[in-house]
Amino acid sequence: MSNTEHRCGWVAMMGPPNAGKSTMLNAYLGQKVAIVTPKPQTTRNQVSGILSSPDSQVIFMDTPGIHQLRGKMNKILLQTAWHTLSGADVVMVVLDGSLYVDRPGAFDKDIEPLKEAILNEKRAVVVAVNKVDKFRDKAKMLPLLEKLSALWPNAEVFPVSAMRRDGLEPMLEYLKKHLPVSEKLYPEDQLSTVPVRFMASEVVREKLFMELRQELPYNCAVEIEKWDDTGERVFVNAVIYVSRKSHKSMVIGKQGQNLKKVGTEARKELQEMLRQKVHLELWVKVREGWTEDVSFMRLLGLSSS
Ligand SMILES: Nc1nc2c(ncn2[C@@H]2O[C@H](COP(=O)(O)OP(=O)(O)OP(=O)(O)O)[C@@H](O)[C@H]2O)c(=O)[nH]1
Ligand SMILES: [Mg+2]
Repeated sequence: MSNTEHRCGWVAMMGPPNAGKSTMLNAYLGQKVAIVTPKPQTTRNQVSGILSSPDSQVIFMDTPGIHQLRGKMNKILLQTAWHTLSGADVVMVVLDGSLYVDRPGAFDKDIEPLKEAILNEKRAVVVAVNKVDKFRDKAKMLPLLEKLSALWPNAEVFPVSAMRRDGLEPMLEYLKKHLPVSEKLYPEDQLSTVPVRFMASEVVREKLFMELRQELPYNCAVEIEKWDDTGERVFVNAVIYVSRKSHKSMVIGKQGQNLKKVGTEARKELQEMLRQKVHLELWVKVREGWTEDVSFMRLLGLSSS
């Protein structure tokens, strides 16, 4: 293919929390770039992954889930998602298809905040109806696929399973076709735009999400305070900020159990990621009411503006 036909551009991955956006990003890249948990509102930043091939470079932008929750942090998460959409060449909506087949009532609530914006889109739109692996009888999905095609006639609907990497190829072909003709923007071997320190803080946050119950994970933020690479070993100090005094002991757990487990899991993953020995220390600090403190959240890199 001649150079003039090389395509390159940005795909915004939008959708309700827990739909599988981050799983989709990782599936396309064949490597973990974004953290994934069974809890909603895991992603808090725009996380980009770069998929290069001889004829194209697709830059996927994962976003926080679109929700209707209150609070300053939730507002910032929404701003990040919409801001990402504004910078995209092509729009991808990721939905949990299995959820709407099992609980049709969830559909309207999830779709409402996206409905008009997607309908008025002038750019190409794909709708990834995800988690089809949950159905043995695929025909169960058909009414949902038809409903979405009717709701958004401007969109191309693809049933997929990000987890099993099923159905991703046709959607990728469609995305590529709708990207602008352009030279690549990043070197071919670059997988992400995310700095490694941010990735490390995310890995710690993922383990906190997995380990902690109820509202606790939502009141935790992670910042890397020290990063010292001796060549032989990387010494990392991460601070876990909690928003209330009472949360500190809950995050630490009885005899430090929670923190120990989070530390062990995170260190294992960081060692694999960095292909280096890692010494990880976790500290819990109270930052009263940080989830309502916009300037602090900016410092943590949580704001897109
Ligand atoms: N069965 C099944 N589960 C999936 C699939 N894709 C994602 N999941 C699961 O759905 C949950 C949420 O996945 P995420 O990728 O974190 O979802 P997200 O849309 O990024 O969520 P937020 O960051 O919270 O907005 C995780 O438990 C995933 O393992 C899929 O294709 N099939
Ligand atoms: Mg996510």
